[in-house]
This record gives sequence, structure tokens and C-alpha cells, in this order.
Amino acid sequence: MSTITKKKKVVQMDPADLVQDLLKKYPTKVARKRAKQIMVKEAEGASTPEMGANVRTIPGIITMRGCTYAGCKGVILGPTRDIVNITHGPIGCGFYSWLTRRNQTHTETDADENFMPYAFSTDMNENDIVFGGEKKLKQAIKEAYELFHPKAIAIFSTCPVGLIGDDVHAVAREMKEELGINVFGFSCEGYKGVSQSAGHHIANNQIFKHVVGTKEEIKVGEFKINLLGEYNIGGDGFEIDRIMDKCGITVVSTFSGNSTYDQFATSHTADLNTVMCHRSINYVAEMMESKYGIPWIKVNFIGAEATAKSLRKIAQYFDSPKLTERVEAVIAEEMPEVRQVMDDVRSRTEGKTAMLFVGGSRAHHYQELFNEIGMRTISAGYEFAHRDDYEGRHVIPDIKIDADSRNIEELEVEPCTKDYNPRKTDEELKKLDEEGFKFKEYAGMIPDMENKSLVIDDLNQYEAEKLIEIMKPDIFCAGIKEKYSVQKLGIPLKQLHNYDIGGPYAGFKGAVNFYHDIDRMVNSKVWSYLKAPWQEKPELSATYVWE
Ligand code: CFM
Repeated sequence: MSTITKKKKVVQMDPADLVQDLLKKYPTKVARKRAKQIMVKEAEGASTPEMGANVRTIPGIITMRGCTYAGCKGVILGPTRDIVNITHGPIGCGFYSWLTRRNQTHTETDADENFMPYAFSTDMNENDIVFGGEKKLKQAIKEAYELFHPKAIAIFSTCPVGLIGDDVHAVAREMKEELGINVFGFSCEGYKGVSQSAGHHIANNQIFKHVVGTKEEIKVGEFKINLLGEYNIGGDGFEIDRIMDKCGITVVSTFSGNSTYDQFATSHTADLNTVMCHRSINYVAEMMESKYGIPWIKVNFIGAEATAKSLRKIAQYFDSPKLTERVEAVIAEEMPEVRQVMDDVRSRTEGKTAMLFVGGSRAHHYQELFNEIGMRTISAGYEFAHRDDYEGRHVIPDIKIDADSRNIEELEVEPCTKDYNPRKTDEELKKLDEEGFKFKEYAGMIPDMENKSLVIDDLNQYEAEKLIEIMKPDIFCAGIKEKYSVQKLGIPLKQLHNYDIGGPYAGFKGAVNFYHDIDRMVNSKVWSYLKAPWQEKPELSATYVWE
């Protein structure tokens, strides 16, 4: 196999020059805008400049982002099994958001409903656009009710609904009255915000308004938490539940992996909110604290060490020797297998490099898993997260509210006269504070990144290809839209949205799965055999007419 050359060594380039190289091809105005979203991580002490985030994608650029409807219907409500989710819109929106996220669910008894395998849509056509779609929506709700008798029906608005002015909330109110079940709507038209992120906020608001706290049933358990921002992709939630069970921690509700309507309705009875994906669910955490007095902490179950740390943090909050002992016993029992695989895999992965470009949390969380097998993240970024997810929550007061964010309702939340109950006394809070325990804290991704690494918001296809060409990572992590174009460049791509066919990757068992999968990918010889025809014989080259 003499024709096969070893992969070229990474070009050592000054990161500032690299940024210039990335921007070179753009017209001046575009380059100026993009420059605000591309940062070089500076050493401790020297501050990394403000990160441009949550702003509109420049028209014409092939972004990795999705739409507001996707963030609401697919991300937040998608994993809940017993709400009938009706897409009010053309059939494509419902079809393409149908089970594509690999969020899993398990019914507990035969009587439990699971509507996730269904795609409900009003299938709007030209007639509905011209004459209005409300009648059709009512009809669809009635039909779904007669067929399934669900506890609740939710309506999701797509772009045309907002454009023609169908009032989904009025229809929801009318149907709620008529059918006697909970019916609520979301004004989550795809264009409503600059990305999925707006859809998260809209979903958080409506679930909080219409469902949270509507049932008084109290789950038995000594240490009761909600797990917010965990969506059971590839079975992650099952692994976290297994660990929680073993520790004796009761998960009252998960927002929203493997969840049910009743979990949301009773979530106000938990004593702690643990937030996994800060970007998608921090609104619910904040609102539950204001209304019910439930404090929240940031956790992360991606990475074995991070899992252990998060469990200890929960135990510290409850301040019970029994729980602390149990948590330590579980960590001691789970870690040896993890360490064994970690050490073995590390011998083959140490020093290799990764790039991570995912939506809002995973580009940060997965750096932990790569670290555990000695791999360095040389560049990372979010599709749609906000400055606080990059720089930490302390920047929130400084974030400029632009017209696009103002578009999304901010709910005014007052303490509930019946159910407000601060979970800790002032004394207990003081003790926790003295121990260095922090509530509502998320330091963001940038502090965890290595110096001179590149942080890029809303990466696009052109920049992805350019980055790969210059930095030659050993693995690129993103989604299906990027997968094949990256692999054609000879770099393996791991999908961190749906995990390809893999997972779970959370918790202890998940970490082991991840180490194995990454080992296989970065050490596979197949990538070094890959040479695209145009690399060997560059017969085809083209320039734009204007060049
Ligand atoms: Fe949160 Fe997510 Fe993510 Fe997200 Fe998503 Fe996702 Fe994601 Mo895809 S809720 S922000 S909107 S961790 S679907 S499970 S993988 S982009 S990084």
C-alpha cells in the first residue's frame, strides 16, 4: 500500500492568522459581522473578548442552525410520550420533526400511552393559507381526541400560521372547554426567533403556564429532584435514572427525556432542580424558583468524573450522611470499570484532537469526555447558545436585548400563595455558602477551554471545511447536515445530536460506550485510505463569476 501517505501533521498556525484566513473569503461587511462570533481563547487573566451570540445568521450563509418550531416541538416537547403534539402547518414540518432526534421512552405499564411513534399534523394546504386554518385545526384536535383520549393536546405553530394569523390559543381555549382536557398552543413559528433557542423559551413558558403545578400528587421519596434539560437521546436518561435509583435519589420529573404529562404537572413537589442543559431549560428552573421556592444547581452527567461530581453536589445539598455514604458507595462501585476502559483507550487516543460544534450544551459537556481519554478540543462552538453559555451567567445583566429577543415573552412570576415554600432555611443556606456550594451558577464553556483554542459561534459549512483543512482534527463532532461533507474530507464525524446509532453516553456506562466508540473512529485506518478524486487529480477548479 505504498500509495497511502500518513495523515499530515497539524499545521501550527497563529490562531489570530487562522481567524483572518477564515474571514478572508467574505465580503467586508460579512467579515466584520462574523469576526464578532469568532474568538481565540486567551490565557487566564487576559480576558477573552465578548462573544457574539444569539444573533441572526447572515443571509446566504449555510448555517448549522434549525428553526424555532424545531426547538419547541422537537426539542422540549418531543420526548414527552403522552401528550398528543399536533403540528399546525404544512406536512413537511410535522414529517421532518417526527422521531428524528432519537429520544427514547419506556412505558411502565400496558395502560401507559405513548404517542411518540405518531406524527400528528393538520396538513395545511393552499386553501387553508388563503381561507384560514383554524377550522381544520379544531377538526384535527377533535379527531385526535376521539381516537386517543389523551390527557393533553398541544398545538405547534409553523411559519404560515403566524403569517396568516390563525389564533391557535383561541382554538386551544375553546377545545379545552369543549373536551374537558388540557389543550394549549405554542406560537413557535419557525421564524419567531433567530434559531431553535427561541423555541426553547416559548416551550418553557407554555409548559410552565399550562402544566407545571396543576397536580398535587406527591411522589414518595426522601431526596426528590427534577432533572431539567436531559432529553434521553440514545438512552442517556435511562442511564442517569439507573444511577439515581442506585443512590436513592427520586427523580420527580425529567424535562423532558422519557417524561409524561403528570411528571410536569407534579414537578413543583421536588426539593431541588438540577439543570443539565442550561441553554434549553434555564427559564423553567428560574420560574420554578420564583413561584415555588425550589432552588437550582447546574449539573452534568456527560463524563464519568463530571457524573461523580454532580452526584456529590446533590448529596451536599441534601446534607444527609446517609445519602452521602450511598453516593460514595455508588461512585466506588461504578468507577473501576470506567477507569479500566479509560486507561486502555487513552493509550491509543492520548494527544489526538477534536472539534465540537453542536447546539447549545454538548459542545461544552463533551469536552469532559474527550479529556478523560486524553484528547484535546482545539475548536468548539454552539449553533445557537447565548453569551452566558460561553462566558458564564455573570454576563447576563450585560446582554443587550435586541428586537429578536424582545419578540419572546418574558413571564412575570410571583410566589404562589399556596405552594411557595423555600426549601432551605437561611441558616442552612449560610452553611452551604461557607462550604463553597453555589446555586444558579454556570461558568460557561470558554473557561474550560485550552488557551489559543478557537471558539466559534454559529459555524457554517464554509468555515467548517476551512477549519478542517487548516487544523486537521482527528475527529469532528456535529450533526447529520455536516456528517458527509466532513467525512469526504477524510475526517471521521461523530454525531453528537443523535449519537449516530450509538449511546447512551451519559453517566458511567455511557462514558465507557463513548470511549470505545471514539477509539474505533479515530484509530480506524479507513480515513487514511480516503482520498477524494479531486485531491489526487485536481482537474476541476472553479471560480465565482465575480472573482
Ligand atoms: Fe440542550 Fe440538547 Fe444541546 Fe439543545 Fe439540540 Fe440536542 Fe443539541 Mo441537537 S437541548 S442545547 S436544541 S443539549 S437537539 S439534546 S443535541 S442541538 S447541544
